[in-house]
Order: sequence, then C-alpha cells, then structure tokens
Amino acid sequence: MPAAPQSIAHAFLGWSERMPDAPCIRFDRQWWNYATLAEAATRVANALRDWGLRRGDRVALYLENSPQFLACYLGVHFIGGVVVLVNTQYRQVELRHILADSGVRLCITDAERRPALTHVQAELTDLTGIVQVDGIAQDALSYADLLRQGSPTRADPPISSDDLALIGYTSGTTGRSKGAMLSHGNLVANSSAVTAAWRWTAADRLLLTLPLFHIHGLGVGIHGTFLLGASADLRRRFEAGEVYAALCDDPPTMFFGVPTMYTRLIAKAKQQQRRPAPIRLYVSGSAPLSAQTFAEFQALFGQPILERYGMTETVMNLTNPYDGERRPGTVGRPFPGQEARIVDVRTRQPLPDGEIGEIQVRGPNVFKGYWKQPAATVESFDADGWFHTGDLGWRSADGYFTITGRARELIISGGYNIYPREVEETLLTHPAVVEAAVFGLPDADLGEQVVAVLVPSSAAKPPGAEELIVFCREQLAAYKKPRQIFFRDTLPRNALGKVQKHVLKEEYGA
Ligand code: MCA
Ligand code: AMP
Repeated sequence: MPAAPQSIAHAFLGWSERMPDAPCIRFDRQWWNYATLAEAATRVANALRDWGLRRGDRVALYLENSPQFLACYLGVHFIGGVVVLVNTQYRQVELRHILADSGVRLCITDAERRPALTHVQAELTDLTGIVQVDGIAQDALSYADLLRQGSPTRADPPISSDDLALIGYTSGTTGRSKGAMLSHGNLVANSSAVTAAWRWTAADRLLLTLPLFHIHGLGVGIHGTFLLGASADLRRRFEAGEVYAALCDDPPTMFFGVPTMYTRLIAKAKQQQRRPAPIRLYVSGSAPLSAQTFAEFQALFGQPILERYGMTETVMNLTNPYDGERRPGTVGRPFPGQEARIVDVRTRQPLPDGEIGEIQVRGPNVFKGYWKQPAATVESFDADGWFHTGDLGWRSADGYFTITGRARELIISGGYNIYPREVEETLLTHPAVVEAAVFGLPDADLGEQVVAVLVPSSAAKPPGAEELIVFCREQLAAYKKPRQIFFRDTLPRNALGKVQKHVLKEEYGA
C-alpha cells in the first residue's frame, strides 16, 4: 500500500505526471485529461500568487459546477490557500455572513452571481479581489486573464496534512452558521476510507450531477476521483431526463445522489420503455432514503442502492457494505479506520444496542473545529475526541446503524439543510409579521418541505403569502423559502412560552 498523499492536490498532481493523458473530467461533452486540468490549475495558482494571495488566505468559490471550478479549487490549494465553499443559491443574508466571518480575501464567482456579490461587497472589508469565470468581468479579474498571466511552471504545493484545506459552512441552530474547518489530512483520510469501502478504482467513471459546493459532490465525488486517478462525467446540475439517458446510452460505473434524485429517476423510468443496464454502484446520502424508494429502485433498475451517512464536519461516517447486505432504512457501519457509537442524549454515556440515542463519531476524518468558534468546538466534542453529530439513531446487534431523527431542529429538503430559525428571523424582519414558526412537513419529491405559520401584525394590512415568499427569496437561498404559509391569531405555546411546533405539524400536516 503506497503512503497516503499529504493532500488531494498532491495526489492529483502525481497522476498528472504519471499519466498525463488519462481522462479526468468530462464536461459539456469535452474531456479534460489530467495534464490539461493540472496546467489550468497551475496557471491559476501562479497568477493568484502574483496577485498577492498567500498561504492560509481564504478564497470563496461561489460558482456553478465546471472544470473552471476545479481548476480554481486545485489552484488555491497549490499555493496553500483555504477554500470557502459557498452555495450558489445563497443571497444577501448568507453571503454577508459567510464571506465576512471567514475573512475571504478573494471571491471566485460567475456572471450570474455577480449582482448578489456586488450587493454586499462594500461591507466586506477583507475582500480585496474578485475573479469572474465567465461573461464580461467588470471591476474584476477574469479567469481568462489568470490563464494568460499565470506561468505553467509547477511547484510542490506548500501544504501538509495538518493544514486547513477548506471551510464548509453548516447552518447553525443558534445564531449564524458555523464554518467547519477540514484539513488536507481529514480529506485524504476519509477519501481513502470511502474509496476502499466502495471498491473505487482508477477504472471508474462517476456520473456527477451533485453541486460541488457541498461535501457530497466535492469531498466524496471529486476527491475520490482525484485520489485514485479515476474520471468523472461532471454535469452543471441534476436533470432526471439527462441522467436517465446517460445511464442508458453512455453508462458510468457509479452514480451518487440525494434521495430526491432517486425518486425522480424512478418517475422517469416509469415513463420509459427502456431500462438502463446495471452499473457498478449507486450511492445515496445527505437525507434519509425511504425503504420504499430503495425497493422501487431495485425493482426498476435491478440493483440495490448503497446508502451511507455523512456530514460536512466529518465527510463520510457510516456506509452499507459493498459486498453483503445493503439493508434498507439503515446507513450501515463505520467506514474502515473510523468509529461510531450511540450515547444517551443527556448523560452522553454509551447505550446498549437497540436503544435510541445520539450518534457520535471519531476518526482521522473528523474536522479540526469551527472557524473562530472555540466554545462551539469544545461543546461539540467529548474529552475522548468523540464528535456529537446531533443525529439520533440506534445500532443493531450486527452493527448496522439506523438514523431515527435529529436532536437539532433541521429541515432537509432535497438534500439541502434548512434551519427553521434562520427563516423565522427573516420573516420577522417583515413589518407585517409579529410571530413566526417554521418547520418541515413531508414532501413526496423533496423529502421535507418548508412550511411557515405566522401571526400577522394587527396594525398592518395582512400580507399575502406570495409577497412573503418573494420577501424570503430576495434575502435567502431560494430553497429556504416556505412552500406554504398559514396565518393564525396566536401560536400554541407550552408553559415556558416555547412554540409547540409538534402541535402545528399535526394540525397543518394532516
Ligand atoms: C432547488 N430548489 C429547492 C431545492 N433545490 N427547493 C427546496 N429544496 C431543494 N433541495 C428550488 C430552487 O431554489 C428553485 O426555486 C426551484 O426549487 C427550482 O430549482 P431547480 O434548480 O430546478 O431545482 P432542482 O434541479 O429541481 O433541484 C433539486 C435537486 C437539488 C437536484 C435535488 O436540490 C440538489 O442538487 N440537491 C443536492 C444537494 C446536496 O448536494 N446536498 C449535500 C449536502 P425558485 O423557483 O424559487 O427559483 S449534505 C452533505 O454534503 C453531507 C456531507 C452528506 O451527507 O452528503
Ligand atoms: P450537512 O450539514 O449539510 O453536511 O448535512 C449533514 C446532515 O445530513 C447529517 O447530520 C444528517 O442529519 C443528514 N444526513 C446525511 N446523510 C444521511 C442519511 N443517509 N440519512 C439521513 N440523514 C442523513
């Protein structure tokens, strides 16, 4: 077994030297081999260094899936920079917080997102540069300039496994979202475990339609590909018809998706005469895969989906086996070299098999802590280094974990996390809203959908639901907007004054 590389960037560069012509990324029907992507990333790195970017500086990637995204990601690492991942749907509220909190010096974006960035730019004192990858780059560096100006001369990336590689913001239960700091070592350790568990090899081609700004697409899909010298068919976004056609006509060996993607593929299959032949591996994660979706997919596509469980702070934690039983409704066992256990929610003492408690994990994949939040970091670990995931579940006698719920208030819609409090706070800034309760209700397509129950201010003219949805959409990522809004005179509260969301869920979910 060769020694683990210090970083995914080192692994990638190694392949670009040993097998420069090997296919790496296909995008818009065009293949980028390892040498081509390495040269683009090297030019980006050298141009950014000439611009003044230094080791440890934070660089936000706020752009859609593309080879340019990957060249910038690698380029930042080639000079020891730290990547801050930003969801392309984020708007004023999220952008302002994430870019300011992480002290981003440079933001790499695209023409579509430039107006949202421009809106908050003046408030960001650390931000000294913008790179725009497409369109006319006014008051910004263009990606084409970086390629032209950057030298193609390679250097060994000045990073070691303990250095910070990226910051992924996870929505916070209280206050603003927190930046989870992942080191190069965390990323390599987890990718090594994932690729071993799923028998991933250089011969694999992954069909990758997940967004690269989340750990699922980047930390699992891209890192595994780069670690092994494998290849990926990268798409701008998931579109069920296109994916179905690719599975039938140009099959990859692997597809990774969130449950919503699988339910949409099932719906597609039911409309079609033809069926794709089995591929080596389908993986689902980021949200619960129902036993029904598992069974329907198996009946139509002829193979069982492998479900796994992860989080931004830890990348991948638990997985159903590659060989052996993929048990529907469960997320399997720990990845090689990692540990997981169930503890009592209050005492944090380990519980026997079969009892529900909080899932804790430990291993070389677990992050270094929250950016500039030492207290939150300390709170999320126990003395022996176990990380409290905030997810609830139980373990069977033969070691399979089942997730049963969440200790924190969290809505997962189509694989995106939404914290009710953030939506409530935004709604409360509207003059016609005096009280707000936001929660998730079951949704056949998205798993859960965002619902708001509001108390309107008596003084103002009652606002229309549509107006409030538009109001949220302007300030927050569009997927956080309520799909339904109900009005009432008061919210049900318990003796301590806490809103009883379970009562509202029952009332409006029925
Ligand atoms: C898009 N919209 C959504 C969602 N996605 N609304 C609720 N929930 C969603 N998930 C909104 C858009 O803002 C837009 O609103 C409208 O729906 C249509 O947008 P469109 O782009 O057409 O959406 P879509 O293509 O239908 O997207 C659905 C999707 C996508 C393909 C399921 O949400 C997706 O790619 N999800 C994957 C997320 C992911 O990778 N999660 C990993 C995080 P409007 O009409 O107002 O404009 S968790 C993680 O990384 C950990 C490590 C883990 O375990 O994996
Ligand atoms: P994020 O903070 O965006 O990385 O999302 C991580 C969260 O997604 C976890 O804490 C879980 O609540 C949820 N999650 C990930 N995979 C699964 C899964 N297979 N089943 C249920 N929930 C999952």
